[in-house]
Amino acid sequence: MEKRKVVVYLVFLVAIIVVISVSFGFFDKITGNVISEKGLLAHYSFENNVEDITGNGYDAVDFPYMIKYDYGREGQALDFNKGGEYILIGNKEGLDLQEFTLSFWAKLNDPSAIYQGGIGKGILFSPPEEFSYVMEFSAGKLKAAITTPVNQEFAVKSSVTDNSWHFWLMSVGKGRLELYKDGVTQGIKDYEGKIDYVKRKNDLVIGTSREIQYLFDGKIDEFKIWNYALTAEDVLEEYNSYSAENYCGNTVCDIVNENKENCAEDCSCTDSDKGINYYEKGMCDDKSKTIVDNCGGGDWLNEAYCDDSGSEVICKFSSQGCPYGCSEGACLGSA
Ligand SMILES: [Ca+2]
Ligand SMILES: [Ca+2]
Ligand SMILES: [Ca+2]
Ligand SMILES: [Ca+2]
Repeated sequence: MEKRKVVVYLVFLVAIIVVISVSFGFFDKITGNVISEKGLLAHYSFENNVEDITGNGYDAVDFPYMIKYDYGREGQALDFNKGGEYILIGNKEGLDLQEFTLSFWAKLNDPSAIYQGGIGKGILFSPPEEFSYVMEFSAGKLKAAITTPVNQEFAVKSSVTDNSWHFWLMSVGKGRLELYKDGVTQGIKDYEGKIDYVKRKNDLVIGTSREIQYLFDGKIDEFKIWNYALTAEDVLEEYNSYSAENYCGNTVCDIVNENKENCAEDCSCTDSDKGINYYEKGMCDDKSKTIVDNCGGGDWLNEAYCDDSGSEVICKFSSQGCPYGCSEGACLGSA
């Protein structure tokens, strides 16, 4: 066979493989876009703004113009500081869905506090005639609920007892409401009838309600709305699509982008002998490593301490000669 014919055959073969792969979603799988793209109506990543990054036009407004942004679960997040601040998405017809999924990351400073807030279409912590759906935090619980025109409420609750990041997801449709935490189901509630969107209040709001100020204290990140009920498999895939490391709140001072200013909780440093203390053996922990005072040979002591001269606080050694010798990681008090 001629060289040219071989090349033509090869090109043809590659073309067929590409067509087959695309039809079977092969590239979707390797790029991880299967779940995140399909039926995604709105996505707020809160990278210092409240825009809907899908381009579907569901941009929100920082209504009282007082929201802060801080280091989040993925990049930046909304940072609520008990000021009654909220984000207004509003009453948009395209969000009056009979089948949908809501998901977001939240990190509560004090999970046990009552009536904190969350996400709701209508008024949070209200009777069923005042909201269509909510995901709201109070007293160590998250409640996910919907209401029907006869003002009946259907809800599933889950507990939250720590101040770590958790991934919350509510899927609703075809008479079934399911709540997930970190990809794991927390309960299912069957319901009858349609979800009612003709309530006294229909604004979709993040943080607190528009009329009543609740004091949400913590962060919310990566809020998404889909127009269908994700399956348990979809939910796990979505949860796993978020990076497993390098975020503020994983208790490790991640080298990239984290420092004592934007992530003090991960990057603060402790020293058991409270700094430079030659006569006590101490241990320094800067969340990425721990080092212990030790004798370096002869009369020399390697003294561990928290050094804040750089952009992050890290444990370092300072060497010091001991006048009466070094023993067991500390200078001897006398000869
Ligand atoms: Ca974000
Ligand atoms: Ca971290
Ligand atoms: Ca020390
Ligand atoms: Ca010491």
